[in-house]
Amino acid sequence: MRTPTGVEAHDDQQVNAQQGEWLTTSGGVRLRETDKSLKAGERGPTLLQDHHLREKITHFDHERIPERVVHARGAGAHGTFKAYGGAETVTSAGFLAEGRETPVFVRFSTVLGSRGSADTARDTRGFATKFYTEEGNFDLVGNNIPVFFIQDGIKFPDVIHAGKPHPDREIPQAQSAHDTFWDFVSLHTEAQHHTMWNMSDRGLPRSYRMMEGFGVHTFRLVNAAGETSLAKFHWKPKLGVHGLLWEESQMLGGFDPDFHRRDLADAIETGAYPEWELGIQVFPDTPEQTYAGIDLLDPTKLVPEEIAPVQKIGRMVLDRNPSNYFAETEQVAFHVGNLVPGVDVTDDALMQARLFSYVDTQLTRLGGPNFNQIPVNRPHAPVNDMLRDGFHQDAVHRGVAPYHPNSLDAGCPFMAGDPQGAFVDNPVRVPETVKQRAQPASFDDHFSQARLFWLSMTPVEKQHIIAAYSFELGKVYEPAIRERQLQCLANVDADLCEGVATSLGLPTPSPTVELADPEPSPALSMLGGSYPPDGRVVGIVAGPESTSDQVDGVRTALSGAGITPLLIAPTGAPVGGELPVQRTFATARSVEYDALVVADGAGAIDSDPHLLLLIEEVFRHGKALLAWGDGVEAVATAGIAVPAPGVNALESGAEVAAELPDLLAAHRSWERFTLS
Ligand code: HDE
Repeated sequence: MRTPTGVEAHDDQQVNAQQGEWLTTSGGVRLRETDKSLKAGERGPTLLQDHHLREKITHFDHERIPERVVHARGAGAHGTFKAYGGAETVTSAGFLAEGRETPVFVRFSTVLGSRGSADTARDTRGFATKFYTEEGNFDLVGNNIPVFFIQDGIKFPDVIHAGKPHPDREIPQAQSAHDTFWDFVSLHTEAQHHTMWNMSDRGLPRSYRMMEGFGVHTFRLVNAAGETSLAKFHWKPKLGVHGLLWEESQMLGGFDPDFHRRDLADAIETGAYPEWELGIQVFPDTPEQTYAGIDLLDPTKLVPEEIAPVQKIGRMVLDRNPSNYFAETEQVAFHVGNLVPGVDVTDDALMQARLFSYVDTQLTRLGGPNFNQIPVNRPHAPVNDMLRDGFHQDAVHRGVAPYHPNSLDAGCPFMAGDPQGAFVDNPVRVPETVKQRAQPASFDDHFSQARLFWLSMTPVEKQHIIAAYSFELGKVYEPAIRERQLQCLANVDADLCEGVATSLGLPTPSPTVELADPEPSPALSMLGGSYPPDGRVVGIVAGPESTSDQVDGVRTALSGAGITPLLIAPTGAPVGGELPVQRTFATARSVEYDALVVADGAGAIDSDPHLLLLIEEVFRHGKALLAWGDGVEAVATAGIAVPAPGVNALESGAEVAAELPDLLAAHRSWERFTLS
């Protein structure tokens, strides 16, 4: 049997296995029948005494737990982190010591949508990593965007209430293109920087594997000598940072709402293991906690990599899919306060509020205080807490002295000191001050970094941002909100504002603040660079006349290059009578592929509208398109001149594997996008 990616399914038969041979009750009693309830006679009524019926239904009735209030929709994977070394100068964290390997579990997510919503909605993505270190769990609970909507956690319910569906009709699901979101962010202008990232292609990742990750907040690192530094964490994907086109994202919402979840699982299944390097930007821990004039406690600001390079300190590889979604991905519980010695928090007011929130939310979501005993959350370091009882207590604690100090358990467990690797609460100086609900004046600058981001974009990225604002504000029905948001855009950049205003048919306002003149940061752009094709998905179209050995040769060569080939044919009938088909014309659309290969033999079916649509969409979406034999005629029938940027006619299928990686390296043929 083969899986949808064409790989041999379940070598390990345990994957499909339940617990054992005989069906039992939860009490272990073997059952004779599970399809018919116990009734008085054949026609009933059903008897209350049917314990199996009641147990089965009762358990089913309680199968659901509350979904996460944010980040409800997600996908996870297991892997390993290996430290390069080099971080020892700034942190004593054991898992960052050279060569140390640490198991990890990562959960990626969207923010706004409910658990069943589409993966490809325009949104921020969560990127949460649990490191099961020898010194206890360290959770890096970050996003794919380095800044946040708010500077103080007290505003979190506001921004989320504004982004969630309207409370009266509960629409729209999983999107920001509606009145309440833009009402809030246009009034609460510190959200403008984050919002611009969401309107860029960062809001539409091609894959979780192709996203950067950011810890967002500034952390405090402590080395073995007790010296402190401030630092920001970054994840850099091996495959580069790439986005979907807006049209693709919309199509996928219907065609394959599980697109990102499937992509992650398929990549791991086919051995194209997703990889990231962990990096840190390090800053001196000065009393001002600023760097190059940027307040490091303001989470709406980033520090450009050009002025504070990201130093690579390790590599993470995800190589194992969860075997049970609920047990692992749904029940994993991250917490910003899960820190290990050598890594500490700062006074960032957003971070401080998070320290409270994550335990609190699990109490409801996971039904009590013992969620760290769930296998996916269990530390790999020994646990000797004195926490006892409570809902879902799995441990059978021994002894009579769960208190400190005690003499009945010989004083155990003892307090650890430095030699035993105890966590240190850093004696950070707290300036003499007064209690107040206030923040520094620099936090009032809401536009200069939004402008920095805009000015760092390439022309095609700018075009996408203008199109995104035009769509989102076009969906806003209250004129005053549109106008207010346009005013915010005027405070970022005149071209941006004019582009969106023209699309909305509104006048372009003048700025109400003085525009900053930041140095662009090329690192913020997603374009440029050249990346390996690992786990890229390539469709191979074959017709009834295509010869199976040629097509199979292409497939084998692509698999050998780490690419996932999917064979597409008019129907599910095996190609050449022997090659299994993964997609039929009824189920194949461009959005699923990074490139398309049209085989010799496809020319015979070039009157099929499905095929022509497929080729035309692949071209429109800027994807590589190769053909050989009469496959070239099919491409021409779809109205595409061969050759064109990223479109080539080949002598034979044998050339495909050599040609494709270069065409995939830049993600799309950007030359095909005309800038108006
Ligand atoms: Fe979260 N956030 N958050 N958040 N967050 C949650 O915790 C919260 C914030 C992030 O895959 C919740 O277990 C508050 C910033 C991720 O399980 C909840 C504030 C960043 C995930 C919560 C923030 C994040 C969450 C919901 C403002 C990026 C998914 C379920 C003070 C750095 C983790 C849960 C997963 C999840 C609260 C702000 C990232 C309710 C109050 C900033 C990736 O506790």
